[in-house]
Amino acid sequence: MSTKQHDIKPSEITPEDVFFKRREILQSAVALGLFPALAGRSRAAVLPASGEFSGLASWPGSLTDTPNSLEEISSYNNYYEFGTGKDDPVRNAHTLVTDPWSVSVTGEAARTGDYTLEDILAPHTLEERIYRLRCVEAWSMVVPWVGFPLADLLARFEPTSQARYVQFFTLADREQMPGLRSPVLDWPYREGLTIEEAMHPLTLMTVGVYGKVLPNQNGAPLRLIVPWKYGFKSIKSIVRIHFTDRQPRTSWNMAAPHEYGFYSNVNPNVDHPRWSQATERRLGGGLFAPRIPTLMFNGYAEEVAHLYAGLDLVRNY
Ligand SMILES: Nc1nc2c(c(=O)[nH]1)N[C@H]1C(S)=C(S)[C@@H](COP(=O)(O)O)O[C@H]1N2
Ligand SMILES: [Mo]
Repeated sequence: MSTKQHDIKPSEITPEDVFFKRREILQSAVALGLFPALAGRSRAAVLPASGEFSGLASWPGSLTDTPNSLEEISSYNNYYEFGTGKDDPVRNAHTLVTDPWSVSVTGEAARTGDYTLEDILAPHTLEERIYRLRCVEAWSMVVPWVGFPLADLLARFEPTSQARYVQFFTLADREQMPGLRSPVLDWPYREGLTIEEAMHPLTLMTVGVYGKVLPNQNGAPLRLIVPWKYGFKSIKSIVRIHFTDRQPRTSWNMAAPHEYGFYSNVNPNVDHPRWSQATERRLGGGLFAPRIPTLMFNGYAEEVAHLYAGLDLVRNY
């Protein structure tokens, strides 16, 4: 198995320009000294005991829309491990134990193994990014997430040339998660991205919201935010990251393959089989809030459309 980055031939993975961007990301990660696992960092050094992050940088690319309130963001959720109702997670997710937390890294990477949350977070600089989250049920919200680019983390594991996709898994513990008693999804919840999507600088490894540590119902202590895809790609409470050469299975695709594809890019031009995807309602706008047009790739087309050049987005929904 090849482990050295210079063994990767561009033709094996991606169009050349994407490949070189990825090389740059990997090299800057090396230059910044992100590789050593920092043993012995206290949790307080990475997740403040007060629950508030201090000195967060603001990301210049943030949306300028007014964010939804923390109350809205943390009381209307999808987190089926705690029930299928939008108000179930806020009532039930207090049983989730987020400390200690570890993430196992498996598959096509040189540095696999188990990492504590402290190992995962310590070398990274957190920033606040205001992104839109668009759900497949045609509602959206604007959220000031706190996190760092997933690419910086993945680079530390040194993915091999076979790592064409990344799969993510949520914790599945019946003691902590009452929703697992229902077979509504095949547990553990899982999601996947192509390596190019995962390495894209907009893809955010997320640990907070509104300058605070994530509430459990929003996916504490570590979740993904993929701003140009439907909300369900943004997997919560991640315990495993798996590098693979095959397109991974995803929970919603397994549950309803005709409704949810692997890509799941926000696309107003392709209807969900049961409803239109052309418009959305902003959460908190009240019952009579006007529907607003949904933007291609959730408004991030300029940044991400090149990832799908030549792909038929009707077939690859
Ligand atoms: N583990 C897990 N992750 C999940 C889900 C889930 O049910 N379980 N729901 C997804 C869906 S459908 C959406 S819309 C978003 C909602 O994120 P939020 O509750 O922080 O707004 O989480 C996604 N991540
Ligand atoms: Mo969703």
